[in-house]
Amino acid sequence: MTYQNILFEELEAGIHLLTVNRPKALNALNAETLDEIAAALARVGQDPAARVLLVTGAGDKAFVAGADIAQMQAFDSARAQAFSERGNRTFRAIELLPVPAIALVNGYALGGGCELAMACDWAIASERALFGQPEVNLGVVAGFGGTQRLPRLVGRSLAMELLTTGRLVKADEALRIGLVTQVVAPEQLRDKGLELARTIAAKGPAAVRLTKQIVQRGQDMDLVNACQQEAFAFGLCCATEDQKEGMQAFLDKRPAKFHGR
Ligand code: DAK
Repeated sequence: MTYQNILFEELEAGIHLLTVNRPKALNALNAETLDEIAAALARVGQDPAARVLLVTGAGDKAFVAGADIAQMQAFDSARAQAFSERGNRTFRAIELLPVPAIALVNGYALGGGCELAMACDWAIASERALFGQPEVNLGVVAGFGGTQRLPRLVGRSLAMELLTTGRLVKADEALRIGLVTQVVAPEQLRDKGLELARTIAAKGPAAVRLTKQIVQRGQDMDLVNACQQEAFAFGLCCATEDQKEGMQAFLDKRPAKFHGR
């Protein structure tokens, strides 16, 4: 498949990079871009050799400056709902992806851009990053999960403040409130993302995939059932050669060599 609005590449074995690529519109998400993201996600999801997905924005100004206001402006109610559902489906697909997705936030992450970063398993940011849900400035609510993921990440009070005032949050505050896990110089962002991806890619693949699955699905479950899922996953891991290798390597005092089986 050829893409018009994203770049999708395998940087190294199992490490994929998805770049939202509409720099002239600050990488705003229109329907076509959402569909291309969904198609790329499906490819990662179907690739048994996939280990990590990195998500970023083209250029040095924006990660994603939101849903495409030019496209949304003429929406009637039915089209608006369909657009919102399309975005929500696409972002949910990131959470359901079998491998971790890490957002590399290189600039504006506003509206749909902040929501994209939050749908990833975690985000790291450049010092230039700026986060916010400014939809109220446009007379709409957040449309791609912001009203749900933001309170879960930063707590209800702060989420309400940000969602109802549209206040923007700089990288250092984003770090303090838990929107991102680290902040690095702009020129280090990609290397830092790649370093994280390599670290994860070197671990037991089944263990990483199962960890993501339990963390993501467990959040929608009660604790007892979620811990039971963890026990099942632990059992599954112990049916792999990688578990035998990982534990033998520890006992032999050498690094483990995982083969994904
Ligand atoms: N959509 C479309 N185009 C955008 C855009 C966006 N979100 N953000 C920027 N652009 C375009 C600008 O129109 C401009 O295009 P040209 O005029 O050059 O053709 C180009 O990108 C450069 O932008 P600026 O000239 O404005 O650049 P500045 O550096 O001066 O300002 C800025 C950067 C990020 C502060 C500013 O562009 C800005 O405020 N952008 C809008 C940010 C924003 O409000 N984002 C939230 C979007 S709303 C829903 C579904 C979804 C959603 C809600 C409801 N339902 C269906 C109910 C989601 C909503 C959002 O995400």
